Amino acid sequence: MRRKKALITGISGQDAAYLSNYLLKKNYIVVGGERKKNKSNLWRLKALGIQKKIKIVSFDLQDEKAISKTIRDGKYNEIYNLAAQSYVDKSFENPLYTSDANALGVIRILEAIRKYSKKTKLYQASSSEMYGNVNTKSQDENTSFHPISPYAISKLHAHWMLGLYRTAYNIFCCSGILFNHDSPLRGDEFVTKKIVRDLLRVKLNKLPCIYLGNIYAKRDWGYSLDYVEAMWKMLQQKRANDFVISSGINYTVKSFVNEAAKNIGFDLKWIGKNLLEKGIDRASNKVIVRIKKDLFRPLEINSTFGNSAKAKKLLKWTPKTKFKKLVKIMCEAELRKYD
Ligand code: NDP
Ligand code: GDR
Repeated sequence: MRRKKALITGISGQDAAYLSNYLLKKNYIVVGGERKKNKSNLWRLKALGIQKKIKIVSFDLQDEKAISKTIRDGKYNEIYNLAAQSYVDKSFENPLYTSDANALGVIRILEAIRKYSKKTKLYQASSSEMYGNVNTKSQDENTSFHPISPYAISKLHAHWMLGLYRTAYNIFCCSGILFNHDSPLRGDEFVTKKIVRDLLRVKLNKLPCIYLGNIYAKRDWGYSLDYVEAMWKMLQQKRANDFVISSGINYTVKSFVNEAAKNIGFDLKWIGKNLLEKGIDRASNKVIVRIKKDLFRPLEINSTFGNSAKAKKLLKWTPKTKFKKLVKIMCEAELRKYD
């Protein structure tokens, strides 16, 4: 049987690394789209030992001509668009670039598929951020969207364009509304990775303490390795559809800190309120965690809580890795860096 060929955009990112590995195991030809930089940044593929198995092509969400050519010439069965300016906080500083890459970039891909490669199936990385602060207990595919960051608005623009191309042009495109998912390959700017990395630095006396913003925000956290399987399953369905992918349980950032601290060998007690709240190690009485005003966002989603019943029913997908296990996996991987 002919091998399927997939293009994964944003190949230097967290999800792209796990998805590449997953597709290679399924005997796909995997092509990775990387935007041009002074220095290529494929450490995640190297960490999984798959860098040599992936052909890298130049891919920038802002470059319409190159996107058209790549999609026209590539003859891909499937495209997974994972590329994005993915950091919510940065989107407030850089709304123009965020919108251009995350919203218009997706339209550039859709247009190229419509014009040159109508049989190619597209997976788009949508986000739970699109919901904003809603009053429903949990969020599913029918929950309305109230985005409150430039990032979320750009993702919603792309999400709605996908729906349009699906109905107007019969293009097979699926939107995965994924809730937070992290891993040892998570980018340093995201809170889980920052907590694990910096708590360990404090333990090793390389850093006096760690600074955080809103520790009362709740997130529905899962493991990236589990979530990429759902992306693939979406594109194997008979009909294109949108799916929420989540763990179905949420925790505060503070709970993440407490759990990571335990794994790293601290027993934290908390004193004070608001900006003066501190996490103190009981054994040494040292302040390990402090709060910093600059790390709060102009607008914040207080809580995310996904309901992925549809994915369970139609994709036979359920998350395998629970919160405590995820924190343990991330802490153990960070500890191994110092072995
Ligand atoms: P990462 O931040 O790890 O990876 C993003 C990738 O996009 C990087 O490879 C980055 O390349 C690339 N990129 C950024 N700007 C451009 C551009 N202009 N053109 C081409 N490539 C670009 O993200 P994740 O792996 O965590 O997430 C994958 C996708 O899923 C993203 O779209 C994200 O928004 C979305 N998402 C993620 C969730 C999560 O919890 N992880 C949840 C919901 C959605 P470079 O190395 O050059 O910066
Ligand atoms: P998020 O992830 O914004 O949910 O977006 P992030 O890890 O950045 O923040 C999670 C929560 O932690 C709070 N927080 C801090 N965040 C960071 N980064 N740094 C801090 O010091 C800090 N202190 C507290 C934040 O305010 C927030 O409430 C991720 C990304 O992967 C998006 O691309 C994706 O779409 C969503 O998840 C779903």
